[in-house]
Amino acid sequence: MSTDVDLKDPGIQVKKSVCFFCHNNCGMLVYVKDGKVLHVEGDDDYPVNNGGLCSRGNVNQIFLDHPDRLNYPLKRAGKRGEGKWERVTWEQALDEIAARLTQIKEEFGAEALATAGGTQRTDDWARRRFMNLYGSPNGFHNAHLCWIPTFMVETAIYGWCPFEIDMGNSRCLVLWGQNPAASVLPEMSQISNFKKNGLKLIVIDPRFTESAAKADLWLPLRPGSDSALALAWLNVIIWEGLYDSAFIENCCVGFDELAKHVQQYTPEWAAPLTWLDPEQIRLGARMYATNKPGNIQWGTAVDQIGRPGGATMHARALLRAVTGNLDAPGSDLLTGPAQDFMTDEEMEANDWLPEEQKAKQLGSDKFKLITWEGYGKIAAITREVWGKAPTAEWMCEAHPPTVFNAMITGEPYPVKAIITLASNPINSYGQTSQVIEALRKVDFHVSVEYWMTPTAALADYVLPTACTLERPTITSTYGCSDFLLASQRAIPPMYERRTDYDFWRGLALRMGQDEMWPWENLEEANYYRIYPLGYPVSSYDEFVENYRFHFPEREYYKYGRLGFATPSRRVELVSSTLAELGYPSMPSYVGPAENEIDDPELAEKYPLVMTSVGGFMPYHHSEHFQIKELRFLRHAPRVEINPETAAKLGIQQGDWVWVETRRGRIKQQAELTQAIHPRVVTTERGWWYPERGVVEPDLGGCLESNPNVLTSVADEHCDPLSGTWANRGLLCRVYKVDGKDGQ
Ligand SMILES: Nc1nc2c(c(=O)[nH]1)N[C@H]1C(S)=C(S)[C@@H](COP(=O)(O)OP(=O)(O)OC[C@H]3O[C@@H](n4cnc5c(=O)[nH]c(N)nc54)[C@H](O)[C@@H]3O)O[C@H]1N2
Ligand SMILES: Nc1nc2c(c(=O)[nH]1)N[C@H]1C(S)=C(S)[C@@H](COP(=O)(O)OP(=O)(O)OC[C@H]3O[C@@H](n4cnc5c(=O)[nH]c(N)nc54)[C@H](O)[C@@H]3O)O[C@H]1N2
Ligand code: SF4
Ligand SMILES: [Mo]
Repeated sequence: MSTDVDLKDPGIQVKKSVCFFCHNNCGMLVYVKDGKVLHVEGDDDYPVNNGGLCSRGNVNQIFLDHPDRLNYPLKRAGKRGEGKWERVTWEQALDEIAARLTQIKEEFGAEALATAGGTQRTDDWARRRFMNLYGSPNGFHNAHLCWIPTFMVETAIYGWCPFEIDMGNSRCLVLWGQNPAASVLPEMSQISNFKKNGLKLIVIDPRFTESAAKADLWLPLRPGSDSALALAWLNVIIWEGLYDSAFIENCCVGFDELAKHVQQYTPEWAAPLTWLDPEQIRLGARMYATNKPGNIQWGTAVDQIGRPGGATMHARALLRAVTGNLDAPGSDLLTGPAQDFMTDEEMEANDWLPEEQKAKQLGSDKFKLITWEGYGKIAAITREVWGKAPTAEWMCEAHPPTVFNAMITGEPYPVKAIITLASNPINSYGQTSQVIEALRKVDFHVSVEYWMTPTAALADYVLPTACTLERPTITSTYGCSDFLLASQRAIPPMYERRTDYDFWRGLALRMGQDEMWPWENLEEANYYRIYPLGYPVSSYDEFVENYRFHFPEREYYKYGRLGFATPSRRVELVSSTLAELGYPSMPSYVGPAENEIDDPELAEKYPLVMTSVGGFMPYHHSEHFQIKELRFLRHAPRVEINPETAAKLGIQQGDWVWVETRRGRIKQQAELTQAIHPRVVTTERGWWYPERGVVEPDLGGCLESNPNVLTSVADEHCDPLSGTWANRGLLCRVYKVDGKDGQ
């Protein structure tokens, strides 16, 4: 805001908008005059942030008209990646893209079109609607790494994922691979408040994080060994009799079988696998089981360990079940889908995708839980019990590495076109060499973006998208929340930007989908979605102005009325749904994707364990590296190394070092810290250098410091249930970069 802005000027309108620089979605008030944004501030009345904005949130106004933002549709003029673009109109771009997609469908079938998304940032029901009507089952996100496998494992076992936690009434909170002090700031401020009232905090994290600093117990386990810890906790809770016998008797099936199964997983058994002391393991299990009600908060770590991921999520879910920490006051809540407004799933037109096209979904033969077979089974049961299904976009997706492989090899069938929207796969998906090869090779690529990212640079058309100040937003966790928070457009899109919804609809209208897109803009679509709520409003904007939020009345113990949404209508400690899909009905130990016990030879060459973190300020994944007001806070990527290890390797604070796995190497700057185990190193993810220019072959240095160069998407490293790949817990080595400043 410039200092001469008078916020009391009667010509100013105050619009209710939201920050979407991460999915906390903090409320903002935007002061607008004559179509221009004069000032942005946190909204005191918004329940997520109560007026606060973080350092990223505070650059919304700079972001809005940053000189590097994309403002006009671009068509490739030179070779792919050469950086030569011609400005075209939206009409020309959409006409040409539609013509090309029609031709691809005729020649190769609709399945030859894929779409790649990232974390939830936009109205992705529109993406799914377009893809369903086009006829392709090959949409995907890298939310495979971000909660989706957890959601589906938990829904298989107790009929919904308890992602809303009743922390205000809780006595014990477990942060399992989550560091909200850097990743979910509003949550951390709540935790700090509740700790004053005696909330016990357990942090399971190989690093001594900002959140661990507040913990009553910190369990620094070997990255990727989480399944051993979860199984050992089950062993302690069951065999020390700390379980909730009434809940088990009334609500669960399979307890005796589970008890017998976990008898083998003692803390002494888990200690060498997790690098924890057996007494520490016992202490944690007892603390969680005896301080009731309690919560296990979701963190992204377990979704990113690849092969052991599914078994870990399964064991972790059973911890809630045996302690009865489900849907009771203060525990993890099974809210179920929204009952009183149109969910994302209801907007997706999933019935329109023909069965023979569903069967072609790439990866569905290998990974059954979040593809059509598993999703179909689970959605059928949730429909019976809750009346609605989880969002299919996210919960039912093609397997990304399998699609990239099809783009490269044409096997099992050719994928000829991809639309990347709200994602930068080169920085964010696994094993970057595969992603970059696929994007160099694919016949046709359209990217819808704010910036010229490494991914967009490899597109044939790049279309400029509108940000949340320029569009209306409904907030919901991957379309599965039972409440909604609604925000309005503060100003019309600047320059020639359009909303993502306008992109999908524009394409759809050119491809014979007219009748299925009656809503001319996102306000109309949102009004259709909220209409069943019955508020006395005649437009979406009026709803935002007058109401803005809808929270249904909280009802605990819903299962008393409805049962659990599983085949037996009980919590299935022995899961029939997983068994029907061909997976173990109870979790067993699965070791980290690469580890020193199963592969000592590899560990000799790569003696350290690599993990990466997403949550570090001020960045969000690969975003905001262009913004100097943030970049000056953190100019270079950091890899955390224990000083003892660094000394042995001749590495000093601030040295540029290579981190290398079997798949490649990257360089980051050494940050020597006691906060990390001597055998573990932590890389920061997302890094690239937009200031270098984003053209081939460097593409903004997207391979130089990006930990996804190191990660693995090999089928044997992926979780067999969900297909999530291995980012964390891999074997690596570290050595100094020769030369000044690592150049
Ligand atoms: N090694 C490693 N890899 C990881 C992770 C990790 O911890 N370690 N974390 C994983 C996790 S949890 C996630 S969620 C993913 C995130 O993966 P992505 O979501 O792909 O994250 P970004 O790389 O930031 O790419 C998002 C892009 O979308 C653009 N964008 C933002 N909002 C919008 C919008 O509304 N519309 C459009 N059209 N574009 C928009 C941004 O400019 C940015 O370029 O990465 C995963 N990858
Ligand atoms: N600043 C910032 N905030 C963000 C984001 C961002 O990119 N930047 N991204 C947003 C998104 S999409 C997400 S999903 C969340 C992610 O936020 P979080 O869920 O907090 O995830 P991370 O910060 O990636 O990792 C959490 C912790 O996992 C630990 N960890 C690493 N390996 C393992 C392991 O094998 N086991 C266990 N138990 N722990 C391990 C790391 O040390 C780290 O402290 O943050 C959101 N908020
Ligand atoms: S970036 Fe910051 S202000 Fe914006 S939604 Fe996330 S936590 Fe809130
Ligand atoms: Mo995420």
